[in-house]
Amino acid sequence: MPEEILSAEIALTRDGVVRGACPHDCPDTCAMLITVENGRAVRVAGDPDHPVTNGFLCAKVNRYVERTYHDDRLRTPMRRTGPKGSGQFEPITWDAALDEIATRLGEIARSEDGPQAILPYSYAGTMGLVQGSSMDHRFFHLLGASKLDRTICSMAGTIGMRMTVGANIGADGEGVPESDLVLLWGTNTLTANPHLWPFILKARERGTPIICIDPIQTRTAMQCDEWIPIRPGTDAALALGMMHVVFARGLEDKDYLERHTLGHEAMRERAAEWTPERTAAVTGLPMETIVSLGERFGRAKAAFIRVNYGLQRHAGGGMAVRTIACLPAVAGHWRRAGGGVQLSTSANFQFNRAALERPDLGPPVRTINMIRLGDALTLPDAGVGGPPVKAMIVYNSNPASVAPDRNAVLQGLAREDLFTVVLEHFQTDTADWADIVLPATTQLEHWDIHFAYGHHYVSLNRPAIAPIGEAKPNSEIFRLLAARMGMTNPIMQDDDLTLIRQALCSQLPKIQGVTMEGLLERGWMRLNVPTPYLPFADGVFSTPSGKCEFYSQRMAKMGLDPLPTYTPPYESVERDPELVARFPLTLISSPAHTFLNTTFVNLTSLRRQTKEPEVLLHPADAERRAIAVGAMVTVRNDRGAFLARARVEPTIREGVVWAPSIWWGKLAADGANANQTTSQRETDLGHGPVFYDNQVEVEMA
Ligand SMILES: Nc1nc2c(c(=O)[nH]1)N[C@H]1C(S)=C(S)[C@@H](COP(=O)(O)OP(=O)(O)OC[C@H]3O[C@@H](n4cnc5c(=O)[nH]c(N)nc54)[C@H](O)[C@@H]3O)O[C@H]1N2
Ligand SMILES: Nc1nc2c(c(=O)[nH]1)N[C@H]1C(S)=C(S)[C@@H](COP(=O)(O)OP(=O)(O)OC[C@H]3O[C@@H](n4cnc5c(=O)[nH]c(N)nc54)[C@H](O)[C@@H]3O)O[C@H]1N2
Ligand SMILES: [Mo]
Repeated sequence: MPEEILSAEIALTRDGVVRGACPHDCPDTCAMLITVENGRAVRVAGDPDHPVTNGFLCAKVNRYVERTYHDDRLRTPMRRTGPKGSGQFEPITWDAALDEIATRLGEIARSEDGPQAILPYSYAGTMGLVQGSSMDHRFFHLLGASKLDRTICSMAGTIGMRMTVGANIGADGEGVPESDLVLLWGTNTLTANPHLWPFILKARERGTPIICIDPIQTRTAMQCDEWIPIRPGTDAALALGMMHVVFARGLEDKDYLERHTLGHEAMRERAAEWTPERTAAVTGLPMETIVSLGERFGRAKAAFIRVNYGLQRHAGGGMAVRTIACLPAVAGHWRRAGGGVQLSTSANFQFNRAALERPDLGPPVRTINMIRLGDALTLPDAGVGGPPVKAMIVYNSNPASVAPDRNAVLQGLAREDLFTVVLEHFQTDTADWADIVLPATTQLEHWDIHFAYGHHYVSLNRPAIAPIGEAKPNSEIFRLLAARMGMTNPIMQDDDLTLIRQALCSQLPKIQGVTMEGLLERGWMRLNVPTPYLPFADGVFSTPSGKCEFYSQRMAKMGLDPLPTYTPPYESVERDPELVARFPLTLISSPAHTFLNTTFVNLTSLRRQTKEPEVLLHPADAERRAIAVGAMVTVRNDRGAFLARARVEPTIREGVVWAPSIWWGKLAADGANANQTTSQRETDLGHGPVFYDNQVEVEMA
């Protein structure tokens, strides 16, 4: 495309419709149309032509204009004036802010502690590659800062999928209308993945049963034909019990097993151990439920299993996902459209991430697990060896609210000798602890390119409006900081459009045909895969053996059971009966419908619906504790406590309580949230968090 056309293409329109992409951490990654009048965004809408966005946005992102022009948007850089955590700041110029950051980071890097005392902390506030994994990564690599292991959401399941099928890819949601059985397994689809729902409704029109496996009767479970209220953390046992039934009835696909799987005899023997009796005892489900589910699964030709990240937030989360991922190979469902498992589609997006992030730059350094931030900030060797953390640069994340073991995190953030910089849209809980706060642009104000983890379309985000106040894109902030710190490597001055082109410059097959020109013209493009995409129809897997690995040598090398198995939660009768006696309730703190992690919690319109922290209890559990509907209760364990309003309904399994999350501590009456009670323990695979492997007691406040 000639340069002058390109520059005309990229100029901001004062009036018209601009194509963008929803930046949020959600499988749907919607194509957005932003209406601009007089240089101001007035409306966002879902692109009606996008096969997955389907013309609608969710309850939250429909409010994106309100969020963008919110009175509380940070408009200038600020320096702390009060004590740490007080939230008292004064506006300063960009020059003063950048000078101070460059000076402090330079001092730390040259000190005895060295550059590894500097820690970047970021996650998926935006999923965009430009604003989330390009200049920032280059900057920290060149600086020699500690690396951050970004485990907080999906790593257990990601590794679980890799162990069984070789990569975190799976069945295509666009095939769901052809499914003859849909299992929504540990996912609140209508809240967390709403654009899958229309495909599910199409399957239902043909009589396909929709079944939800979840300890909570979520709004999704209420819309399903059946709700299976499993005991938290026992999904691997249920999957093994289902396999038992499939094999016992001779419903397995023998041809697929022989040709495309590794260890099917051992798998059959393992499944034989999981009788309906044993499975019922572990999962807390009636035997008939297990037998009926196994039979229906075995008789189906193309069952679609939507596992999502909820069920892997337990000690055995990786193994649970790996075990469920074995099911479609047992029954041969990968062969047909609509059959198979989907945890994610992300590994299909074969962008040139190395070119964007340049991990080759800089010295080898230590890695800090983001879910152990409490330890990293409070232990002298950051909990991993090496210097203490002396500076933390936070962007695209709100760790003071989202990281587990919140009391430990806040204790760390309160350290007088810790220099904290936060790049943000709003004065979040985390920003309150900063020394310097920098105003960042929103998705309406910057360029980006996006993958998705629930479908197969790449999308481009164009800026629709000029930055609000003095806000700058993350990419620009790291360019400016690099220049201030004397980094002369020219890659630190690549502009955002150059970065997007670098991401697309890949030899790998699934990205071929996705071009800058196409994206500028249409806003989004399908990966180079068929519709629907059947990744394992031909039985070729990307595991070491090239087969679906029931038996995994890699798991054995990690000291884990090479075969699918059930791993009890840390905080369970099996592993810690004494703890469970003291804290008999399992707390699940999964997303509130109107929040996106902690994003959108500060929007008045959405807080009309989610007014205050709540906790849902089963009537039997409430009665035992003399808790009345609407009472203020304390949810607590040895790690901490938070206040919530009691909701009492039989829409949850007995013994489980639900605190819709993630609240900003400072917007709650007691300044606390559910992460006061969660632990820094890690899952079996991927070093992920165990947010829902969390025993508590609830009592009248
Ligand atoms: N509205 C909204 N949408 C979101 C988000 C949000 O905050 N708000 N967050 C986004 C992000 S970052 C993510 S990772 C996803 C999260 O969305 P999902 O991947 O769907 O995961 P969760 O919402 O954490 O949990 C889903 C369900 O799993 C259930 N669950 C918990 N433990 C178990 C278990 O052991 N077994 C079974 N079978 N079920 C269990 C919970 O009760 C919950 O209803 O959603 C994304 N979409
Ligand atoms: N108890 C409990 N805790 C949980 C979970 C749970 O279910 N229960 N879920 C976990 C999961 S799955 C996840 S993914 C994490 C999510 O944790 P985070 O990734 O920290 O997500 P958010 O809380 O939404 O915070 C993102 C922040 O990034 C900011 N942001 C957005 N775009 C930009 C940008 O372009 N530039 C800059 N500088 N900032 C930007 C937003 O304003 C917001 O404050 O939380 C985890 N924590
Ligand atoms: Mo997440």
